[in-house]
Amino acid sequence: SVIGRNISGKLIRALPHLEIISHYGVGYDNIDVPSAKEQGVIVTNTPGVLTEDTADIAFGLVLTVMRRMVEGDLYVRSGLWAKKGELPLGRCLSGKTMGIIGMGRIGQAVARRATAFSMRVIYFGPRKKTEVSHPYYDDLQKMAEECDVLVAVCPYAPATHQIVNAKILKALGKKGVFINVARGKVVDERALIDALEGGIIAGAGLDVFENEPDVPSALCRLDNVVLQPHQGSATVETRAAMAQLVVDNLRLYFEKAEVLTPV
Ligand code: 8YV
Repeated sequence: SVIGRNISGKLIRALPHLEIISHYGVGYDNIDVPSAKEQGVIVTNTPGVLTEDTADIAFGLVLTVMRRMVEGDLYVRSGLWAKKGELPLGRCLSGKTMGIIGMGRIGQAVARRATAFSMRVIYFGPRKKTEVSHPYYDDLQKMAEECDVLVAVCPYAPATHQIVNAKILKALGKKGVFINVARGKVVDERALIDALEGGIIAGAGLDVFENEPDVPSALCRLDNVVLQPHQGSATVETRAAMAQLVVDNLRLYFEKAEVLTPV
């Protein structure tokens, strides 16, 4: 067993007896899968079991940013409510348009929540999904122009590296909110900070960052952002289910040379 996040091709090649990498997580951008395949090493992940929790965190961020709930909490605790009166107004969710980048399992779970909150849902991804009835955009900039809330839920891969850049944030606009529960590197973090500082967008809710656990101090200084320490799957129930799936994949592999959730 290897402790650590980055499973490079070099590491895989240095382990000639390695047969299987049973990854604790759905995103496997930290694993050099092509090198694993080249070496005949099987890679598994933990899809499905963390879908609802990750969608909850995404939607929690939408609510806390738009309704200023973290600011509101601090306002009460610090005594500012009594000193300064009402907190500045938040923004209504119902009737707004949510644009989802990545309409996979988690994206669809976010869409269900948005629909329940009377939001309109549109999505962007590599292809239109036949099982999804929400309008599809093959152009991210066009989708960003259309939406009030832009949520990143896509896998991190070369095609999604900094897919949310200065241009996309400008298209989202000064009333727009950006939410990221995918990976830090799907957004150009510097451009995001500039957009938040310069009022190019209204706010952001971020569960993931480029260099976790280091978060740029510029982000921590902004009160129009809500920050979370990568909590997407972080519940007792879901972490247990993920761990069980990691073990089940290993057990099945060593008993029957099969796996449940190959990458
Ligand atoms: C982490 C996640 O992997 O599943 C993913 O892709 O981002 C998270 O669930 C988890 O924190 C375990 O490291």
